[in-house]
Amino acid sequence: MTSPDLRPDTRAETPPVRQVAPWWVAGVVSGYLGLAVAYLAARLLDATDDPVSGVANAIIRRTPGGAVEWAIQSFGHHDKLVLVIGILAVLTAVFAGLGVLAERSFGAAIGGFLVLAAIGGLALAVQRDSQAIDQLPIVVGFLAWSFALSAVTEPMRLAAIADSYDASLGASQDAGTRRSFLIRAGIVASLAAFGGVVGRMAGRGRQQVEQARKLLRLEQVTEPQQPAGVHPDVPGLAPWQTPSDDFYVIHTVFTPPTITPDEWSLRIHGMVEREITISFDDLLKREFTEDWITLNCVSNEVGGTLIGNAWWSGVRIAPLLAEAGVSPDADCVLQTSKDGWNCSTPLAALTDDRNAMLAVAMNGRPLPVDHGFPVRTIVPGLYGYVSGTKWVVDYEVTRFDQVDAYWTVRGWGEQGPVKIASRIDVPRDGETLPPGAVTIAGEAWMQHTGISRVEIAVDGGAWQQATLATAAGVDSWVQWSTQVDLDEGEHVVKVRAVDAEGRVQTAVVRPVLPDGATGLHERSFRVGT
Ligand SMILES: Nc1nc2c(c(=O)[nH]1)N[C@H]1C(S)=C(S)[C@@H](COP(=O)(O)O)O[C@H]1N2
Ligand SMILES: [Mo]
Repeated sequence: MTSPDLRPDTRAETPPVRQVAPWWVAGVVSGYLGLAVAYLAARLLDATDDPVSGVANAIIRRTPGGAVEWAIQSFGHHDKLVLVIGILAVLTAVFAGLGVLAERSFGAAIGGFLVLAAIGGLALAVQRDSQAIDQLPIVVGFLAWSFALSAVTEPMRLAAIADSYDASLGASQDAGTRRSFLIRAGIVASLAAFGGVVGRMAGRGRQQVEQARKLLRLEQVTEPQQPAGVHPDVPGLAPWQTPSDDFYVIHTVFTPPTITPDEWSLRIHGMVEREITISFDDLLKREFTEDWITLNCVSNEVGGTLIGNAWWSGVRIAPLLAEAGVSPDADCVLQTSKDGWNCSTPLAALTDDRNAMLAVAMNGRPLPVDHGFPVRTIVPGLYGYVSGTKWVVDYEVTRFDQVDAYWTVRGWGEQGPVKIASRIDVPRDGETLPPGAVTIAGEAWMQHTGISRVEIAVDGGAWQQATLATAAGVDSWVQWSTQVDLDEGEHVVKVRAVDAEGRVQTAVVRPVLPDGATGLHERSFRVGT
């Protein structure tokens, strides 16, 4: 026999744990709002990638080749899509978990979001060509997350506080809390969906132009044929022709202007007899010129990589200026890009016999959007900042004393001729090489003049001549290589070039500002076992 339990039922006195609204839902809707906002921000800023794709790319890059192969085999070209869906599934679970966590500790849930943001930020930071701007969407997304979680869970948190004062408030309050939660969660979910849709559309300008670029057929443009003998067969030496995807990119805007060929035109005006405007079709009807031209940035440090050599196709500028009838008093052309960037180019470099051109193709294909699609200027022998206007739409023939160009007002030199320079690619700094003959190789350039000789000196010894590979012309860089027998131990090799007019590259060290770095490139390495 058991006696009835006469103790009062204490459970009746403690407030029931009233689960008026699911915390995990709050976590999920806030999480997706954060993702949508980050995605939208990435599209609007034209960041390299949105955070989720960034993580997907990071995973793809770090996945062993075999697994990638397997994924491509199984999912074909949808392998990235499958991965993104997988990431979103994991994120949904994590968001739900963080929502549940927020009931006990709101700070801990925010901490969880912070960790996710850090993972996204890291994935974007390790991308090739990653820029500081790529991180901004992460910050904005994180703020949206925190704000949304706070807003959606506020009714529950207020109810919990009210409960702790007076447990008997009962069902009517619960209903109010639930309604308020549902409204807020609904708003946040709608904002997330809206952000996602707008984000998709925001990138459309770029997509449209990419599409126009893909469909563009340029009859006069020929495939690049790398001349024989330009590239010594040395492992680790840069390719002689720089693939467009690896070509350095410098511009001042976050989002490159998107111009379809139909929309493009160039106005030539100012100190001319006749103002002319050229459409893309007009341009294609003219005689084409093609050339291997090495383009480099004035900000390229000694030994740096802000340089590339490509096959450029387009229309020479000199005849166009002649058609417009340039005033003898003019000494420069102020070039303006669709994005507002401008530069003043010495008139002489545009009217002499060199291949200064309005380029429409790079390496046999329409210009990549990042390199100025549909038309940019290329002038052999001048740094990019005074000549290589991308998305160019306006040439004003004028005088240097009349204009303020983007970089020149910031203290950079007015004329911007390239300086003779040379670089060592092989061996790498700090490399240990096996005993025996050591191969040294690299490039030298002096566009529009040409290189006649390259010399190296090991450990401060005498200059000795390296072997020049074939030169494709005076406008592109020339590669060189040589072999030296060295004793075991530490060594330093430096290089200098001599141009076609016999001028020797200076050893005097000057910084990139105001008109390009000088000094000799050197590499330190070890011979031994
Ligand atoms: N519209 C525009 N054109 C520009 C620039 C720019 O900032 N905006 N930068 C110039 C500089 S400094 C260089 S070195 C070259 C680089 O060209 P690339 O990005 O195709 O390598 O473009 C030039 N043309
Ligand atoms: Mo530059």
